[in-house]
Amino acid sequence: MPQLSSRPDLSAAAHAPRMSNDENRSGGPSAPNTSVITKVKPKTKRPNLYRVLILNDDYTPMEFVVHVLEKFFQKDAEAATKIMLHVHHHGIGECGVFTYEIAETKVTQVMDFARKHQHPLQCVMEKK
Ligand code: TYC
Repeated sequence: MPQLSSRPDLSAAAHAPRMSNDENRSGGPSAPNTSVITKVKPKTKRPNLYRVLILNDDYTPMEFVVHVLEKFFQKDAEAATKIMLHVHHHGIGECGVFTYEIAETKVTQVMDFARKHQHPLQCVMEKK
């Protein structure tokens, strides 16, 4: 910071003769100043998360939806039935929350499984 007052600068540096970086006061050679200032930044990043949702329809059997929730989302019978009934009554419901790749895989697995059994069940993902 430059001095703003009119008082004389009494610091040693202000009165020492200027020297280049590879001179020193002993007069001999020295290593050049090659220090690199680094700042270590904590690098933990939270991953983007995605909800996997299933949609209601008029044709997919309730038991099939419960089976899907058990098979692909590790729900027990009670939790699976609760989610299925929520979707049946509200039109949409959450099966789980995952990172992008896992969510994408779940959606594909459910869609392939529903299609294989000729049910119109729809499964989608949505960024949280
Ligand atoms: N509405 C369907 C029926 O009455 C049951 C169902 C529930 C279908 C949830 C899809 O995601 C769904 N058979």
